[in-house]
Amino acid sequence: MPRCPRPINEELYRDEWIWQEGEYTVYRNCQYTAPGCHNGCGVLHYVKDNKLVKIEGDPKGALSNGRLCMRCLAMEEMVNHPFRIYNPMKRDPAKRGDDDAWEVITWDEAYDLYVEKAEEILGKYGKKSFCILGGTGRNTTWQFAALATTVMGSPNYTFGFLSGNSCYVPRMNVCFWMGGDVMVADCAQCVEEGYDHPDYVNPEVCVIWCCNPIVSNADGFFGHWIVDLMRMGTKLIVIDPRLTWMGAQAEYYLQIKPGTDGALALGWINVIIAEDLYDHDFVEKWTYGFDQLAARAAEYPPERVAEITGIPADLIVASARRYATAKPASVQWGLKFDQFKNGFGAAMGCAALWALTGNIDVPGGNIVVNTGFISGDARRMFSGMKNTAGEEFDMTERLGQDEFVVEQMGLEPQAHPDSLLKALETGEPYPIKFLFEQSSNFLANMGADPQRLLAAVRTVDFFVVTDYYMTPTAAACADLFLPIAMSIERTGCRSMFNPTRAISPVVTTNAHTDEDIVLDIGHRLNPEGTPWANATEFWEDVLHNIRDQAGKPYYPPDFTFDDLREKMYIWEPFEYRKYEKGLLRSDGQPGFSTPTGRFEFYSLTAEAAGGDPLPHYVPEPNKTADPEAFEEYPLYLTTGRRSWEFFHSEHRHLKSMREFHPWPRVEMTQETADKYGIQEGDWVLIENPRGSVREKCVINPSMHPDTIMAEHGWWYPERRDDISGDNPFGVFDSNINQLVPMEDYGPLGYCAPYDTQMCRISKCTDYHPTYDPGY
Ligand SMILES: Nc1nc2c(c(=O)[nH]1)N[C@H]1C(S)=C(S)[C@@H](COP(=O)(O)OP(=O)(O)OC[C@H]3O[C@@H](n4cnc5c(=O)[nH]c(N)nc54)[C@H](O)[C@@H]3O)O[C@H]1N2
Ligand SMILES: Nc1nc2c(c(=O)[nH]1)N[C@H]1C(S)=C(S)[C@@H](COP(=O)(O)OP(=O)(O)OC[C@H]3O[C@@H](n4cnc5c(=O)[nH]c(N)nc54)[C@H](O)[C@@H]3O)O[C@H]1N2
Ligand SMILES: [Mo]
Repeated sequence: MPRCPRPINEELYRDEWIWQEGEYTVYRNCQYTAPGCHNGCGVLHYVKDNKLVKIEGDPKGALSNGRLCMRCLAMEEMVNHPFRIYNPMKRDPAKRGDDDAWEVITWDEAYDLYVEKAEEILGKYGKKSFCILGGTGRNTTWQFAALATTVMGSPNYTFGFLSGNSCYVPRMNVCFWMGGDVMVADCAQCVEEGYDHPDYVNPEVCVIWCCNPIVSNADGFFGHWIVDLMRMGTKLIVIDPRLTWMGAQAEYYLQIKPGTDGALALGWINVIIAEDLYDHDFVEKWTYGFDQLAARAAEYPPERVAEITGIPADLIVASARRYATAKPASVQWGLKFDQFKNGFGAAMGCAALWALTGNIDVPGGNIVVNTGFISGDARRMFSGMKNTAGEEFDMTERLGQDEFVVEQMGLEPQAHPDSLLKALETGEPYPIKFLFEQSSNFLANMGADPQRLLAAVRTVDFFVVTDYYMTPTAAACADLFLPIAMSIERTGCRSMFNPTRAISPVVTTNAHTDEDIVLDIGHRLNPEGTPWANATEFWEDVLHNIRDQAGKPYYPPDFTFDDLREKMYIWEPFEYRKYEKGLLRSDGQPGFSTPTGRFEFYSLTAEAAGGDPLPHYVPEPNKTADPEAFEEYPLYLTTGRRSWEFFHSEHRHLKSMREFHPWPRVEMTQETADKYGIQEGDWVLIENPRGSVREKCVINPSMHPDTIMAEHGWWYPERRDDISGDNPFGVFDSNINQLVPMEDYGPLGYCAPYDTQMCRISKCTDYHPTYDPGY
């Protein structure tokens, strides 16, 4: 099936990247961040008088083929919004939290101030007292690495307080440790012919596990590809505590208790081995540690797994058989593997299943994607212990290095978020005095225990925020605010396990791009470490640095950014069954890029790091583990499943999105609501020993009565009169992360319990906010 089955009107949808249509200039483009998302869909931008007037999906856009999410369709409202800030602003650090203390300044003044502060603070405390707080993969994946290392000379860039690095990093590491490379479900996204590629077959079964791809489109994976597969006949198995649209279409829907996925994975492995449904040939030739895996899995017979997970034993057995006997079969996994303390062991179990059934790097299985990851390559370029001037760069001094063996192994480029908090609070192992936030809003969303973070961050000497509007974090902590350009205002690039595509500016404003901010600072502070004149030169350098496993560059030295713009989509070379062809290892031998050269069910790297080398299950806090707490806080609380309208803490200021989704939602069954005297639409007080927040009750009959599900990322941009003080924009009214701790990560420092808290609920009678966006 072609990706876009409808005929395309060639008059309206052209191949050029720019043309005129009446009074509109039309740009065939890639829409990425800002505002945030992970994808970078193909769009047409209609522009008149330096203003975006309309956006449309591009049916020729190879990634999404004309399909767009509702946030993208609201792009015109987003980019032209009155809350956008276009001029830099500064504030006296003594007046943090005072909205009246901001002073508008020019870019030159902003950069002068930055340089003055950098020289003063870094001169006093050393370069490593500088740290960048980044967010999830937006337009800052290389920029924050470059700014920290080559420009500022500090090894410290990190997720802005995402405890336990608990997004994607754990799953990526599971892939690296067990299989040597990242793996992803194959939807023909890596080959130019798409589903028409001669080798491609759609999976007979696709397992959707800990994710909800049509809403999240996470990490370069376009969720509607699964819908394409379904139209071609693929059957689904969905593993989720809450019934999703995909769950409702599935052949097997397994309603699991949050945080018990490790037991289910071992239960499936047990059935598959006990019933001899595994791929003998693949296991014998290409894997390591099968006997130990079998012994571990034998501890998880279906009845025991049923008790742990809440899924009936016969369903566990039947679904395991279905996955193992389907040829090929894939698994698309998601965030929730990273969001309970022992998620690492569960993710190992999930990855082990791909190898056990011989579904690795085969068409329609879980493919190895060692290519095309611009952000990864760029980060390697900056954090590969060398700076751009070719000098050895000491990353071993980054925060977390002393504490976490994984950091010492050099697998993890970033500093550890919990170590950053510790450094801010104690000055150990050294003080952090200069923070730069690039695409995170930790007070509203990324960080756990935000009140604690607020106190810690206010201890620094200087705090810079780059964003396109005022956020709670900037309002409470920033001394310098640098307004960033949105996607339509910048030159950029996007690639992540799919074709590389160019982003072209279509309008100009006084906001600066993330790229330009890094380069402008670099040119002033460290010209030698900043050899690129502009973003285009930078991107060309990044592209030239992309190499295959053997170190061969993909893009010739004369390849220019305009070449990319002309082509719009470039597929880097991709082959199936690379492990057979010697394409995965730097020595050119067949096999995987692991210590044994095989896919390791028993991970020698995990063992060397002091972790459990096999897939494992360890109970999260529950009745047995903590009976006293359970008496007072009897409900399981899971947080943060994605909604169509918002990307994390963004989009709350859009009238169109709030019309669909005006308030934060906490979902529970009718039975649970009745038990606590709550009705649908009531504000609910959700509490645990760490804090309390308010969200509105939505009845969801598909959940377990023991579990409630609360949304994350909430603040109220409409409360513009309530910015000063310690609760800017009402950020602490509904931010669920006040119930989640920092420094409660899993073994090895990975994963954190955003998904597995305990709480109590009651009807909230003294909270009556109104939504009246008078803008
Ligand atoms: N619209 C939108 N899209 C986004 C984002 C956003 O904020 N908004 N955020 C982006 C980011 S950074 C990420 S990491 C991704 C995440 O996106 P996904 O990986 O898809 O993860 P979630 O949407 O958080 O959760 C997916 C499903 O997991 C279920 N779930 C909850 N707990 C458990 C559990 O313990 N076990 C199992 N098996 N399932 C569980 C939830 O009910 C939910 O349906 O989305 C990205 N895309
Ligand atoms: N309770 C709970 N908390 C969670 C989660 C959960 O599931 N439950 N999910 C967690 C996960 S997986 C993640 S990844 C984090 C995400 O957390 P973050 O990535 O920190 O997301 P935001 O809080 O929305 O902050 C991003 C900020 O960057 C700005 N921005 C957007 N695009 C750009 C850009 O291109 N450049 C710059 N400079 N700024 C930009 C936005 O306006 C916004 O203010 O949240 C985590 N928080
Ligand atoms: Mo994430």
